[in-house]
Amino acid sequence: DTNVLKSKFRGSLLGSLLGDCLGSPFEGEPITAGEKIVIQRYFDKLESPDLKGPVRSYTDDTAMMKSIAQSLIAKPEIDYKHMAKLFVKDYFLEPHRGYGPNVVDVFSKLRKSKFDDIYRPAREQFNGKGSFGNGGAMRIAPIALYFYNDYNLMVEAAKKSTEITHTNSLGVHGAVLQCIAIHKALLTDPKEEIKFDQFCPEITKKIKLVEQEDDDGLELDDDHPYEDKVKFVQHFLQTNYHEELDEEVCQNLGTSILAYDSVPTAIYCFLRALKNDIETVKTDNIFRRTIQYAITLGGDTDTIACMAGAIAGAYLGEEAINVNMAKQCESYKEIIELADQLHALVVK
Ligand code: 8NA
Ligand code: MG
Ligand code: MG
Ligand code: MG
Repeated sequence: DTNVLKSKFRGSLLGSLLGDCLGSPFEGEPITAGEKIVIQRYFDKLESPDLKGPVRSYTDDTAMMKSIAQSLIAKPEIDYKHMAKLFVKDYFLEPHRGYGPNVVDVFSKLRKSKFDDIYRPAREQFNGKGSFGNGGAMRIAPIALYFYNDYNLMVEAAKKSTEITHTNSLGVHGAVLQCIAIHKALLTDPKEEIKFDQFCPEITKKIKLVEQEDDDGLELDDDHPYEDKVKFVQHFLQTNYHEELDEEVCQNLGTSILAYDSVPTAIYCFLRALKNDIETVKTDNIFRRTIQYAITLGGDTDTIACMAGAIAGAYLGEEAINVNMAKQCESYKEIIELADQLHALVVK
């Protein structure tokens, strides 16, 4: 049904935007029990129709997500040089959006080299190891939507769009895992229940293939870190919620700006929110529960909430997202427009 799909496209991009805008004020903080109550009140207020908007700014996560969407719309055959140019243009127009500490070197080098080899600057990062920050994963939603009909093309586009800034296999595979999770959510009927003990094994199988295929020659101790991480996600979901569990989740899944310390965590937040047993997050709305819960875990709150929100929105569709909350986020109308343009291209 094309209307359901259209709503899911909007839901995923809005989910990404809301997670970023609403999560960024809490970035970097370890969250105490008291602060979880503050976050509960903050979200209660966000649902109020009296608040004016848009007042909550987006950060690098959304800036780069918009660039990917805009590039796909301008170049339907996909043009990675065009995409790289948009990343760089947006960065130099608005450099204070909270970009990762090192990715900005890539933007400078790309500009200086006049984009002659768009992958070289990223390859040179970290003494040739490339970045494994979560910057590839945080912006991937438009790729999952645009290529939803062709899984192999989607995985390839997830890799190539990420490698413009992140070439370390941990950075690339993190983006692929996030893309796979959004894709799976997108293809699931919102009336159909998602069960974590099916969802996890399915995405495990898929990321396992990706990790096996790309032998990067890095000789990492662990050859399939994401496969292992998703197994951890499933393990935590098998345990009933109690507040101390959050600490274990933070220790084991992570909440940092590294891809392997945040992508599996975002997937966990979505699946935990579906279980509806989180005592520290009081709401009947699954979408809100997903991003609010992600924020209560602390650390890289904007990006983890952004990634979790993109998955939740792809599953539930736009209707699940509180309008008052959305209206407070910078560019929310533009994000809906981008989702609609992507949708128009794929149903054409
Ligand atoms: P990135 O490529 O600069 O990576 C982020 C960080 O990860 C790097 O600065 C390093 O500290 C570390 N890192 C990555 N690869 C390696 C490696 N091979 N060896 C050692 N350390 C490594 O930028 P990005 O685009 O991946 O970053 C995305 C994150 O940055 C998002 O969370 C986004 O919201 C933003 N962010 C920025 C800040 C800030 O302090 N400005 C804080 C939180 C998040
Ligand atoms: Mg950010
Ligand atoms: Mg390997
Ligand atoms: Mg962040």
